[in-house]
This record gives sequence, C-alpha cells and structure tokens, in this order.
Amino acid sequence: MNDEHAIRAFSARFERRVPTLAVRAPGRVNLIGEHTDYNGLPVFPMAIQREVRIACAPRRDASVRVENVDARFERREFVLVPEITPFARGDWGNYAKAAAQMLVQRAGITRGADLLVEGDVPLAAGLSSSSALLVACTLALLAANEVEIERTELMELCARAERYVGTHSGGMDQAICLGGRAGHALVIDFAPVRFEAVRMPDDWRFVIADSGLKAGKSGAAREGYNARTVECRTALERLRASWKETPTTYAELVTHATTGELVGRARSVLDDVLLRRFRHVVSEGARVDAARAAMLAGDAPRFGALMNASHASLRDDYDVSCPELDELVVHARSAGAFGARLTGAGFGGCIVALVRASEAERVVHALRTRYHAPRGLEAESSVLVARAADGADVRTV
Ligand code: NG1
Repeated sequence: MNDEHAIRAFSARFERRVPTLAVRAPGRVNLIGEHTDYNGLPVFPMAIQREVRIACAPRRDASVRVENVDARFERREFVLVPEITPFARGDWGNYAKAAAQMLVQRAGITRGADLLVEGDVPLAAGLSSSSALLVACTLALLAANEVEIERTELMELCARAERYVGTHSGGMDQAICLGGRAGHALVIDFAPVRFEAVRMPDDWRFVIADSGLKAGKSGAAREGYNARTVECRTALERLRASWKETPTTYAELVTHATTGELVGRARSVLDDVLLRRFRHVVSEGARVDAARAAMLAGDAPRFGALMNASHASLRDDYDVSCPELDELVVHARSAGAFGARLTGAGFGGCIVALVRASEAERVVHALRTRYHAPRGLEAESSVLVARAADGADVRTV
C-alpha cells in the first residue's frame, strides 16, 4: 500500500483520523538451526521481503483500536491497564494485547493508538507472520508513546511477550524481525540474545515453497511444538541427574564435548524418543556453526549438504516433518538445489532450498509444476525467491 492509499484506507475506518506513523516488520525464513532457539542453541535465519505493515495514529486516551485490511480479522479494541485480559485463545487481537501488556509493564505506556494492519506474510506457513505482527504493534505503541528501547532489549522483551498468546517460543522470530539486515543472514545466539550478520554470497538464492498444509499456532502443531520443548527439558534434566559434572544448559553442554561424544554418553541414560530429540538438538546446533563457516566461504554445496542433514534429523529424530514437506524437498533437490529442508516449526508450512541465482527460476518452475499444480494449489504465490531484508522500522508520515 502506498502512503496516500494507506491514509485513505485508515481515515475510512477511524473517523477521518490521519495516521502519522508507518511501521513495517518483516517475516523471516530460517536457513538452518531448527528447534534450537528454545534450547539456547543458535539459529541462522534471514528477514524476507514479505512483511506486516501498520499505519498508526496515536491517541490522547488509553484506548487501542486495531483494524485489519484482511476482512477475516475483525476489529479489536482494548484499554491500556496494568493487567490486560487476553481475548479468547487464538484471537488475532492478542498479538496487539501482548505488545501492549509488555510495554505497560516495561515502560508504563499510557497512550493508546488506532492501528490499521495489513501484510503479505503467508499465515501459518512457518514464516513468522505472528511475530512480525507482535513486533509491528510493539514499535507502533512505542512510537505513539515516544518511548525508545534499545534493539537487543526489545528482542528479549518481544520474545517473552509472545508467551501472552500461549506460545513458549524461543526468541528467534522476534530477534530476526528486529535485527534483520538486507543482503545478510543472522547467526543468533540466546541468553543473552546476540547476533552476527553474515553476508550472503551474491550468487546464492533461497527459494521458499509452501506445502499448502497449515502449521497454525493453535491445535495439533502447537501441541507438538510444546511437547518437544518439554521433551528437550526432560532430556537435559535426566542427563544432569546422571552425569555429576553435567552443565546446566545445552549451550554449556556442547562446549564440553563433540556431538558424537554427547550422543554416545546419552545413550545409556535416555529412552529412544528422548535420545532422538537430544541428538537432533545438539547436532543441529553444530550444523549452524558449520553453515556459518560455509556461507562465509561461499561454499554452497557444503551449505546445501548441511540443510539436507538438518531435514533428515527433523524428520527422523525430531518427528516434525510430514509427507508433503518430504516430497517438496525431494523435488527441490532433483530440480538442482544444493540442499533443501523444512523451515520453521514443521508439521506443515514451508521448505527452504539453496539454489544458484541462475537456477532459481528453473527450480521455482519445477516446484510449481511437480508439486503445486497437480494438487490444484495456487502455484504463483506458493513459491518465492527470498530476498534478505532489513529488520522492522517505524517512520513518521
Ligand atoms: P514458527 O512456528 O515457524 O513461527 C517456531 C518458533 C521459533 C522456533 C521454531 C522452530 C514461535 C513463535 N516460533 O517458529 O521460536 O522455535 O518454531 O525452530 O513459536
């Protein structure tokens, strides 16, 4: 939406008021490092050109009114008070409430705002539309209250704020949304959050393909996600109880021994399921380090091989893939990708594949004709060549 169009759309919804702030917050694709963030191990995502945008008019009172250009999302209103009661579980307005609750507690904000939301991040596709919405609402309310919070603190605050909607996420999505850098992917570490921007080689492209299977934040996918977080915690606790010198976090653990040694030692302590979860987490953390080195060296075959290994681990050890995602990665590889893997939490959503720039259109076409067209899925919007974008920002209009 251009500025003029945005202003007209805004005025039509909010009694001819005029927005003075424009916020954008990008979605993201995770290149490698899946289900590591909530275990305190690194991730390697990049912000993408798909984004959530908010036009915002600060108010004098404490009311927050949120409208969405997408008619599936009904208008929501609430007031900034010390304890903001959530809407029903799964309600989209809870992302605005999550931002507001966090900012009331952290910064004592008192000024509400009228917010008009629009965006083109596919929903429930593992591209982090929800965190983009939360971050966008946060930046809008901060600016409306003329409060500034330093970016890394904001990353931590937004990660914690998302728990308001019932998600115990690890912090990757909020960090990349706020910290993204055009032309770069970010290696992000946690506790405390810190990151390094790694320049994307000019002839690399990441292709994202949607399986068409929704991996929503409610329902089975969320239960599966939360179950994995518990399993990982349990695995660590069991190891700690049986190895006297065992460090207390995964991050400490991996500095003491190689993946092979850790898995070897865990074998006598953990049952089959916990052992496989553990093996995924520690091996995936190591793959992030190796992938960082491969990107710095411009070694696409190596990066691709690591993506393939990541997918196998997510499928066989972490049990978060599904036949559709497995099929998509096979198509991507056979069309010439260096490597491909599911991206995001899994249980549906998208895959990501590394291809040479000159091959990108060919791989996109192959995926559309082999996977999307036979299923009657909208081929055009289901496959995307990602561009590494800048993180979220707010400007006055
Ligand atoms: P998705 O479901 O792809 O947005 C989730 C978590 C991340 C991370 C990945 C798995 C949320 C908001 N995000 O991402 O923190 O744990 O799964 O690597 O739950």
